[in-house]
Amino acid sequence: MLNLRTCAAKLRPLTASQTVKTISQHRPAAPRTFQQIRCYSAPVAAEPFLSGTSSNYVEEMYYAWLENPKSVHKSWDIFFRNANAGAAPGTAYQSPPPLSTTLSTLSQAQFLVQAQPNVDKLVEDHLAVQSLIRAYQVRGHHIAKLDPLGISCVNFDDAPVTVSPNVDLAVFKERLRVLTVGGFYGLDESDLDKVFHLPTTTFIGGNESALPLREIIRRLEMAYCQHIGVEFMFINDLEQCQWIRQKFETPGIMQFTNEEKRTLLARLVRSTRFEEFLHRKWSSEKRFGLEGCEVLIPALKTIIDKSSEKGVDYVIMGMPHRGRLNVLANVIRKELEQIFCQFDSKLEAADEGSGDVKYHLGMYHRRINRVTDRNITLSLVANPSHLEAADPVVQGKTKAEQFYCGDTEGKKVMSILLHGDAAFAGQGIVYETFHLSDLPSYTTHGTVHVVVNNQIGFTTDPRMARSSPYPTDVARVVNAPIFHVNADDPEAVVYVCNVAAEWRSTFHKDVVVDLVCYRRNGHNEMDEPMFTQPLMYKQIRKQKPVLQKYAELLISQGVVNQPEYEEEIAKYDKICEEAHARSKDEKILHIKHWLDSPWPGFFTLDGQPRSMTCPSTGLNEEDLTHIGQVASSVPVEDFTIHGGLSRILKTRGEMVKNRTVDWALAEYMAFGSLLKEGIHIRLSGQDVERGTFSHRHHVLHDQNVDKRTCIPMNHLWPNQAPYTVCNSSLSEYGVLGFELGFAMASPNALVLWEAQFGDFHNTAQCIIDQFICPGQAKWVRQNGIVLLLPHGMEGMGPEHSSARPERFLQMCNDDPDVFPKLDDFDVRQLYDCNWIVVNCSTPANFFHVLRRQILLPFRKPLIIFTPKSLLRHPEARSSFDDMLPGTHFLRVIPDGGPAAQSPEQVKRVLFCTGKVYYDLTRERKAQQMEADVAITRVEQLSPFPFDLLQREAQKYPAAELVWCQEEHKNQGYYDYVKPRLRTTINRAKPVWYAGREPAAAPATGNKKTHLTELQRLLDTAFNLDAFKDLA
Ligand SMILES: Cc1ncc(C[n+]2csc(CCOP(=O)(O)OP(=O)(O)O)c2C)c(N)n1
Ligand SMILES: [Mg+2]
Repeated sequence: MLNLRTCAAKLRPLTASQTVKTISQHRPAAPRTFQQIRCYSAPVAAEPFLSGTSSNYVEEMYYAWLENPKSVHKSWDIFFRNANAGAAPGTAYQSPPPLSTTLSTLSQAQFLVQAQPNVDKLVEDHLAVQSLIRAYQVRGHHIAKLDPLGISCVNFDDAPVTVSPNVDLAVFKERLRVLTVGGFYGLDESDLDKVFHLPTTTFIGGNESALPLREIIRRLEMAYCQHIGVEFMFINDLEQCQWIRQKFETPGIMQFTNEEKRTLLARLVRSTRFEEFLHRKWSSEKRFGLEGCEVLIPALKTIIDKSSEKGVDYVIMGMPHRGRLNVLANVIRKELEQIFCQFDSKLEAADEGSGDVKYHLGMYHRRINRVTDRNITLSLVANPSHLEAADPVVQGKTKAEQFYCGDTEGKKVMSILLHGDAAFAGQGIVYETFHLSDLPSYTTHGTVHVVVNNQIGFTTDPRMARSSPYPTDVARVVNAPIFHVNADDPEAVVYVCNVAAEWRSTFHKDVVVDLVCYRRNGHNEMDEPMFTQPLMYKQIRKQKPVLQKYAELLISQGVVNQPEYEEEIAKYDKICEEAHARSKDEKILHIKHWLDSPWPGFFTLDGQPRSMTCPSTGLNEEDLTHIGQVASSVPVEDFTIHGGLSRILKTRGEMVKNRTVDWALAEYMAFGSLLKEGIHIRLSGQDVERGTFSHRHHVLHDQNVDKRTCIPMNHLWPNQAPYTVCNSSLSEYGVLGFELGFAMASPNALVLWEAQFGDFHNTAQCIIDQFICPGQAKWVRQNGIVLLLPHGMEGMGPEHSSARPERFLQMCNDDPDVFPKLDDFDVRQLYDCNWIVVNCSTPANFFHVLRRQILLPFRKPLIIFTPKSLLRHPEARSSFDDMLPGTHFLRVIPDGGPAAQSPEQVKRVLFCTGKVYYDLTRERKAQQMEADVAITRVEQLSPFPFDLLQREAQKYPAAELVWCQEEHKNQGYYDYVKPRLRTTINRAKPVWYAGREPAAAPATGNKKTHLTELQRLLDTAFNLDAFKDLA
């Protein structure tokens, strides 16, 4: 099926410039720098016999000579001496003395080399062998036997090559022709028994430094062209390349003991029989079985065993639908009855919410790893159907778990991500996640990626699903090695998984295992694959299951016998049957048994909040002053800040003296006070350290010393919690997913993601729609993430104007038509909602809502539309008085002026939210209508403050009710607010609208039009006749 489109191009030797470049990247700079440049690049590079590939070899010789001049042939010794002495190009080479001692260690075919009178030919042949070795290392994976079906891998030659010491020359010649395209680099059959020095960049020699060509080829075939295809030569780090070469080239390295083989067989039995059991019991249920890739279970177990051996004690996993139940049962070891009872649709759900299908639920389990006898915790993150969306979430949770246990190098906590081939290649979030992998505030110090590459995505072939030869090419962007492996060879699979886990624990970088397999059934068990892949499925029908193949192999090797094998099967079948019987006793389905992140201590034992109250979110004067002073100072010695920043800090200091705060200071006070209480705070997003609008300045930069920074927030209190503020990569989907995952790990952290401008959250929509909004309903899992979304129309054009409040409000679960029957709106209403949406008009309220987020006895996502122009608006200031003990977040801010003093005189109440309030008060004053029009601010939009707004509406019996917003009518809050306001007043009056007309774009691109529109809406808001004709 997928033949390599450009096989010839891929197998072509590198050009001279590529070779030289690659080598110079690989080489350590010191201590060879000087000589390498002077002698190698300059005069030697101009030698007539040097070509691109030969220069590679010459460099090997050169390094060997530098270390020990006697280790190279005399001719090279003379050549390098002359070159080092400055000989002109073409003159450094001299005919050598007769060959004698340098090759004396060679054994068998030594005479052949010695008999070679022509040194040019000798050098050329060595160069050819060097190139050949490199060709195998670079492109051997193209001719490896990766596809169990034998139809679709990057394979040119379907007949398997028999690799034996008496290799068939004709077969080799054919292989080599393929591998090197241009032939055999000048070598021919007569060279096969000649002995060649091996360069230091290969390990095929084992203890030998030279081998006959025939043996060189045989060993390269064994290392690179069997059931493992290693893609790694793009990695620009010599040590890492050498490490991989050593792992795959060392002769006999892939040995398994009988015990290991038996364990592998037992794991395959479990994996295979689990699917068969489900199929027997529930043949018409979708389960997205693993058939065709049963080896995934031993693969994952191997990665976990090896990582546990290396010190890891917590593994966080993310995976799609395929084989998920099997992973839960046989890797995470979820009780089988808990899995089986999920197939019983009559079970009553014990938890509120929608629940989710069984192949999306998460899991958390702590147990002893049998192989290493160490404790290990395994967590599988719940995920939506959206493929790969869980990737950044897993990474964020992993980072958080590492952070909270002080694992700064990823030695204790790690992540494993599973992928489907089509999704891995197609979904952009994979790329975004890879690009977080090495960033200081986002790295999890290496993830092991496992691709279930069944060579199909639903009904689509790879040739229609991707433009790259492998589904894994995206991993190359971060220099992750990629191990392709034929999934019908369980030992090869286990071997690469061991290497992958070792790689991760050695280099703490990502690595990919590509399990090339097939899908025995349709996309799900109900699907007919022959409609679309007839030939592939004819082949699949003929394919022996891997368990059967491996069992036959081990029986033929005498590792197990038939009765033992059958007994292993019977044993596991019995386990399943017994669990099935027990599952019938389950009467209630507890989704909370499927939590991926329990928060012990935060809830009561039965998962309830410890109280239903929220203390005052106010703060004492002393703390406010202290935080304010630190926020306006540079708390370290000898640190030069920018002059502009000095002015900003000075202004802050003056505000503190005057007991007032602006937006930035209010945020500072909220964060600083929570840090004192031991709450970790993490603020992440694009340019958040300074703040897009240059108002925050949480990281100070020394103007004289590169990379010297200071975070005053971390200098507040002696035993404070740490504050993390980090500029993210330019990603929304990936970074928001990451922060959501971070917030999953602990309820005692305030995790905030700030969008550069609110509208950019739309590229993270999947995280909002699939996780943040319905997460608790689907997975009984709470999350207190905060989204800061700059929002507001400032005449800056359609982009950057709207954080799309209408979308968030549309997804709120409160009923517009029902006035909630609650005693306590303040807390209970929050408990019932799916998320909280606010638009604060004062810094103090912003301060309170941030603190409330943590002081609440439960966690809910919080969406805050944050201002831009209000950051510097002289009226958008709050007094310390509004933040002292006893004060709290105001869901509604009633009018406090003349209108409120004589409410029965008021003719109109304008309800609004956010910054338009300041436009309205200015206009009201200008029109001298302060006694006629009351302005009520709705600070918490959702859950809707029915109780407070009812009070407001009743206070002004004679007034018209108007919703006023600066956003267009089909946007903003109107559609959400109107029916709820109507419910509040029992539909006794109309609710009128003053605002912009409906529009497709969020704002005009023309500043003048913007101002005209604004004036028009203000005119409507204060024209008491505006709605007369409509009444
Ligand atoms: C983002 C997203 N787009 C589309 C789908 C619908 N869908 C579900 S499975 C699937 C095919 C996945 O193929 P692959 O990643 O190769 O996994 P496999 O099912 O073969 O294991 C598709 C298109 C989805 N779940 N998520
Ligand atoms: Mg697939």
